[in-house]
Amino acid sequence: MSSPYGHTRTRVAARHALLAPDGHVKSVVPGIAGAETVILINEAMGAKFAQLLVTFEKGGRATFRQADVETFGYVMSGEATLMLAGGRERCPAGGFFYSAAGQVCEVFAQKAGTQLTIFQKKFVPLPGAMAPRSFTGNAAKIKGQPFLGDPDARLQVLLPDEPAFDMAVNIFTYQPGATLPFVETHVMEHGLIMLAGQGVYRLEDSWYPVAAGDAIWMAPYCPQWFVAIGKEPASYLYYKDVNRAAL
Ligand code: UGY
Ligand code: MN
Repeated sequence: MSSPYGHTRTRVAARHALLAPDGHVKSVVPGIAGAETVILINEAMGAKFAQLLVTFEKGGRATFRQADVETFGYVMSGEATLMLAGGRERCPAGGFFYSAAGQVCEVFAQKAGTQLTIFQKKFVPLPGAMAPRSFTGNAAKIKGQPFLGDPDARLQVLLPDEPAFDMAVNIFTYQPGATLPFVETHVMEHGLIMLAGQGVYRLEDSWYPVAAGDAIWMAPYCPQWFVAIGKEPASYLYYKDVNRAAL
């Protein structure tokens, strides 16, 4: 949609960012072909991870294989075939994969418009622990658990809650009116994409209206809070770094 007066909800601040879809500009990323790739978040913004939105043409493909980088992918829409850890699997919307650092993961789009959110992080090994394994899953098979006792704010935990993993990816679903129970302020960084619905996100001292398609970066210690508004549940997929030493 054009903006004759230069308006946008996008805001990039020093320690948080909201990226609305109207500002997306594609990048050419080595290893990704037949697709429009938007690098929503990366080190240039101040983050320690990358978040990409990849929209494939039919027959589009992507290969992830960096020695020290782990990759998580979530199928937002369409259908992809994944070649990972010696296996081959068809992944519909809601399907996801974790590809451990140094392993090869290939993604083939089965339909035009197949869209993936990708989170990438430089893997930090845990001394004495085995490296995490690569695997695939589907969010539809993971039950949402009440967040801090609230059945109207449910969390689906997509990656194993094990010390070997240095990243977590979850889906948070809120019934209209449900909120994060308090203003969180924590060392973990977040990358987030709204999957459905709408709400208001507090980031530091600003409150932003947000809706499906919006992406958010929260630097470590960015105070954060959310309320779902409207008549439908709101949900978002988000990344956080976890399980490593403080110093
Ligand atoms: O896992 C989290 O830190 C989560 N409660 N944060 C958030 O949804 N902004
Ligand atoms: Mn948080």
